[in-house]
Amino acid sequence: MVDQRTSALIAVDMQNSFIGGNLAVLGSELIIDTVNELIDAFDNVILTQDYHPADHICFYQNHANKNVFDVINLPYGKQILWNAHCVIGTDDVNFHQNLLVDKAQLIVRKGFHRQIDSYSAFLEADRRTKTGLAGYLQERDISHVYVVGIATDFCVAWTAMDARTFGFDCTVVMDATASININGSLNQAIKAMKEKGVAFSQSSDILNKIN
Ligand code: VGL
Ligand code: ZN
Repeated sequence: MVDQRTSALIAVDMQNSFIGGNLAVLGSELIIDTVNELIDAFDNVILTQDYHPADHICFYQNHANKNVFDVINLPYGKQILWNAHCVIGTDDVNFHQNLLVDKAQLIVRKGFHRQIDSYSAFLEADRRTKTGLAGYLQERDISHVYVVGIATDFCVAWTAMDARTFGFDCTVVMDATASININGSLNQAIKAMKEKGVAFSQSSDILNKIN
């Protein structure tokens, strides 16, 4: 059973950018209905929003002689360079128009520090700077998070693994996620999530356990 009082759904980065926009993720439009069914079913709903200034360090356009998907070394470690995406003030950063955003109790914005990327909704890429999400969940006595959204192998995976790091039970609802899958990143992410004790489920199973 899903205990509604102590559970929250975290829908990661269901934004125009990833759904046909500047960092379009294949098949991501196909998960919107499933994510909405889950948003509808859960009492506690949190959205995350990738939220970058135009001069952000993770954009290849902000580095000389670099291409999309190149990897650079930053003080906090390796950083993949992405096409400019989710730029604050553009339509690319907005949630997809069909997403049930009104149900959200909290929207966690991440990636707004120019020098630090943040795939995770808990902890930025320097692995020090906290977003405040763990404290929020703890204050609300939420102990189990169900993670869906985009991308399975980046922001979903990092959010799910950090949920475990901060002591939460965590289930990724796989058919409500869409992946980028570059250079084996999906298999790698699934392996890493398993090692962290993340559980995997399907939306039909979760919806049955709620209703
Ligand atoms: C994401 C790459 C860059 C994601 C965000 O939402 O998975 N991926 N920024
Ligand atoms: Zn980003």
